Amino acid sequence: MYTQALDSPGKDPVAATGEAAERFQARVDADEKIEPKDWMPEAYRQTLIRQISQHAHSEIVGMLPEGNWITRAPSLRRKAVLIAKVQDEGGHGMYLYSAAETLGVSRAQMVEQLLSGAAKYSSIFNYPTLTWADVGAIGWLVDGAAIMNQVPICRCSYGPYARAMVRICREESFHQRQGFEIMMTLARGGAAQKAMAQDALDRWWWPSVMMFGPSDADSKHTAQSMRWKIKRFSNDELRQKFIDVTVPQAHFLGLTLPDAHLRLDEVSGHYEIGPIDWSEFHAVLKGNGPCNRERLEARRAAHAAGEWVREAAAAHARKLEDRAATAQHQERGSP
Ligand code: BYC
Repeated sequence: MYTQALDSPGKDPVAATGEAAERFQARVDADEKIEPKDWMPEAYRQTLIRQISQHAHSEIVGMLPEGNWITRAPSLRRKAVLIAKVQDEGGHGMYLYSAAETLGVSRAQMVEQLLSGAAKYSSIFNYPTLTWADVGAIGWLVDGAAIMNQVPICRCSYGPYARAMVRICREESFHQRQGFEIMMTLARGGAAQKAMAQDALDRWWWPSVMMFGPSDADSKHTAQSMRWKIKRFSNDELRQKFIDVTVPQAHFLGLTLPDAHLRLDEVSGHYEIGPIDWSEFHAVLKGNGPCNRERLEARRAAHAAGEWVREAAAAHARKLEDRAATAQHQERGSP
């Protein structure tokens, strides 16, 4: 996949050395922002392209599970809110593709990597949305996890990524609240509604915990990404923050987390969870989650159906260029 550039033989781009590399690291250490035209190690650029494009793909694929419920939202208000949320996710994808483009990769290349299955997107979006409560659980847990992960990225060393994240995080915070509000309505409703909320929590809890990525011991990119201040916290640190914030919220809702080992460690003040089933995470990453094929098929179909729009936009752009060139020519030719 496109991270292969990091492994090119004969070069060790991760350990970029020399005066430029030292100056670069000093700027990062001083919390200066790195901008597109600044010198940067090739591995830094590739790491950002990998992470930002994966992030953009996640936003775009993330529209699918919730989009599935737009036609079946239980009221006009819920429908309007859900449409706005799904549209926000599309917007986040666009900001992020634009941020990645500043690193010299084209949107067409990134989209091709997604559609061919070469690029990853978040594991969480390979699970189905079976009931309306899943829309609540996604907002509460998935957007909640996203906020935990993404707020520190507002301080990422790469300027365009950091700036894109500021607006995205504000919107994610609305999304989280709308999800929690759906869960609260269901949890305070009749027995069937409460059971629906509990069932959604049962199915979304562990995949949300896994969203933060492999444990620190198995995370191959964390150490370098933290040195470059692309990541400010490790996967396990962010996972723990998410758990500590979310468990009391589940208690407030009167719901039970699907983890018999869950306990509050009175000394550290942190919740301890049971073992994570990493075999499930790796299966999803390999393309064998419950909805991987369906998600990629939906994106491929959408891309093919949009071909005429891309062609029309390109033809229109060419027409505008021709008109501008003709006008310039006439201006020069006129006395
Ligand atoms: N799913 O060394 P590691 C959203 C991959 S959008 C799939 O820890 P890194 C939202 C990782 O890419 C949510 N793959 O890597 C949208 C790497 O593979 P490669 C997305 C995962 O990059 C709509 C390998 O595992 N958020 O929130 O240091 C509606 C080793 O991992 C996952 C972002 O993308 C996963 N869960 O850390 C609602 C945020 N985890 O590329 C919500 C930005 C790991 O070497 N991204 N992998 O083949 C990040 O913060 C980091 O990239 C990660 C992974 C924490 C995800």
